Amino acid sequence: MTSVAPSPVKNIVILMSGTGSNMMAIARAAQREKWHDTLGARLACVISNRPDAQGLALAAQLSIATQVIDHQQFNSREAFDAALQTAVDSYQPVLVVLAGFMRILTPGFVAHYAGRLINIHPSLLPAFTGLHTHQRAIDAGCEVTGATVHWVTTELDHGRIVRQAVVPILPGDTADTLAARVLSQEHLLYPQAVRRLLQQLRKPSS
Ligand code: NHR
Ligand code: GAR
Repeated sequence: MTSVAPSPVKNIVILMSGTGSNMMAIARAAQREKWHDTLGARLACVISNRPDAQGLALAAQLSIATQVIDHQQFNSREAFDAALQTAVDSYQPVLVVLAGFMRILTPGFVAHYAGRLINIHPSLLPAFTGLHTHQRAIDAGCEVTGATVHWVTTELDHGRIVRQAVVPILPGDTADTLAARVLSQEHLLYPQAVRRLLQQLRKPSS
């Protein structure tokens, strides 16, 4: 009798810095939709660059492994990214997901994870790259804004778009009310985008 080795589980690693609500949306979708059984995938680890990130405790409550790589303990971006890369590589992930991760990554790190690294950005890219996107969308008089899941490249917020959600800007909106409306759509968008990418990975390459 010959036996075929089961294909190894596809690891996902999430990098975040704070609240972790997008991380939790993905973690809950993975559990609810049984990604382990349906996609052969699991959320292997959540890594934060901030020791006090609220998301760390939330991930632990779901029995997800967590790690802290505190950027303040390193003298340079290169040294921080090298430590981060060692931690991420220990899981051999098929997908590395930035979810509210607030440190710009070095070209070396981005190149190492080319084709495996995605981000969610709170605007309709290519509009409003960088920070303070909601205030800038309001100030520009936009009628709609939204969120974009995109591949990460060395140019900040410029990689190919994976998926977008459109959100209206309403009269009287402040940056905070708009951010909340966009964030609630991010929580639908990001798990969908991750699921779709995992489904594509499943297809045999030949
Ligand atoms: N790294 C690369 N190379 N490319 C991208 O597209 C990246 C990235 C790292 C993070 C998320 C991004 C966003 O969606 C992201 C995309 C942080 C900053 C920033 O200026 C900008 C964009 C994004 C994330 N960070 C400051 C820095 O000096 C620190 C700010 C803070 O700590 O609060 O790294 O918006
Ligand atoms: C989200 O709105 C995400 O798009 C944004 O920060 C929030 C994180 O929320 N990301 C950036 O602005 C990256 N610079 P979360 O921690 O609750 O997921």
